[in-house]
Amino acid sequence: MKIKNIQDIVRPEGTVVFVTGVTGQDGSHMVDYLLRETSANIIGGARRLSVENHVNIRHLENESRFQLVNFDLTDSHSIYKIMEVAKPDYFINFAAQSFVASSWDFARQTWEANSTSILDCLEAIKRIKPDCRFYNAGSSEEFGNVAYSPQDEKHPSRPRSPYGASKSAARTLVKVYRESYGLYAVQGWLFNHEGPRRGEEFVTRKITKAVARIFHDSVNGKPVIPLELGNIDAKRDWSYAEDMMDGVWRMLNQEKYNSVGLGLGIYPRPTSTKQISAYIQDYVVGTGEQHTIREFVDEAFSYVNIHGDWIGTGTDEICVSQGGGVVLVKINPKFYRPAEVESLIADPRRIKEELGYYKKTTFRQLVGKMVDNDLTLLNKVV
Ligand code: F7E
Repeated sequence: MKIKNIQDIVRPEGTVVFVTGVTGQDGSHMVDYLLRETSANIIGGARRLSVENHVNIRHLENESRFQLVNFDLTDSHSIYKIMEVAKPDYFINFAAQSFVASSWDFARQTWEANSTSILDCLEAIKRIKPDCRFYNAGSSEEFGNVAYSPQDEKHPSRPRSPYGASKSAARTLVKVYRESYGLYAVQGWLFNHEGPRRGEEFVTRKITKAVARIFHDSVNGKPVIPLELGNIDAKRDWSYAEDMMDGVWRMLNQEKYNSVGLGLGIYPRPTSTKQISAYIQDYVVGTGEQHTIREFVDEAFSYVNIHGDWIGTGTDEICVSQGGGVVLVKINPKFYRPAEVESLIADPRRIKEELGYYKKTTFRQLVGKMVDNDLTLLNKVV
């Protein structure tokens, strides 16, 4: 796909939305959402790689309302340049070091991408276009070692990883800039969100890709290589990523979507960005439903009509196919983390009541979509 340098962008007429991390799962879904639901022009920022990874945005090749630019969130010059040249009305940041497990190995890089860069974004917006609305991707990992369940907007920050700590720091910065300068800057707490565009190192995609492979191999009489996982007792609240983009857009336009006067019963409604920013909130976004990794595995295998029994405990636990006795899953301690977030479940009532966002895709539908996608991809290569 054609990619421009920032200085070569011509600012389109009308509303301009700048979305970072646009080749990733969330960035690409956000662009699709904006093209479908708004008339905005979108500029997508992607980090230059010597080998392109544009699979999630290939369908945007001939989209006249979309431009792709070389952008690096960790290069503050990139941020200032995009603000000066594109003068976006919205800046939606999905670029990050988003893999929790890697955040122990690359703690500093995680901090710089997820925290220091957010400071740069806020400064650039404040100096160049203070009415630009800013969204930063926040995370349920900020809740970490949870104090109570389900987690709502009042839950304290108790991160368990350098990743969680970096997102908590960014949240504080967003709040400080909102309160100090009247910026419209928000950061939702998005619980886990998955789908066919999910990176392959995250547990859900790793499972659905392996299930497709195991199904294919068993049907073709090939030996089955078991899927290896870490802590299968961890519990997560999984949404479909595409659904969540609506929640993000509602957070960025709270005066439009909040039918009860920004939730505070204020009247008349504020109009300027500065007035509005005094009332906007960060919201929890999730389903309110929780499953273990083990349940995700069972659901994915049952989608292709493979059923397994879990035998043993701890690192000796395995999942064996019913009837056939084939080992489908085993535990590999190398996938354990130095500190684990054992249990996350959202209390999504506030965003539903105030902004009208609620989940649409069920757990079963989500798993089915992901397995289907991996079966299709596998059939293309074999
Ligand atoms: O792990 C366990 C692992 O890497 C989920 C990111 O989007 O959501 C995501 O973070 C759970 C953990 O996602 C394997 O220990 C077991 O308990 O899919 P994950 P995550 O760490 O929850 C939050 C909301 C974000 O903000 C993040 O950016 O699964 N687990 N065995 C495993 N995890 C992986 N990756 N691989 C395994 O083999």
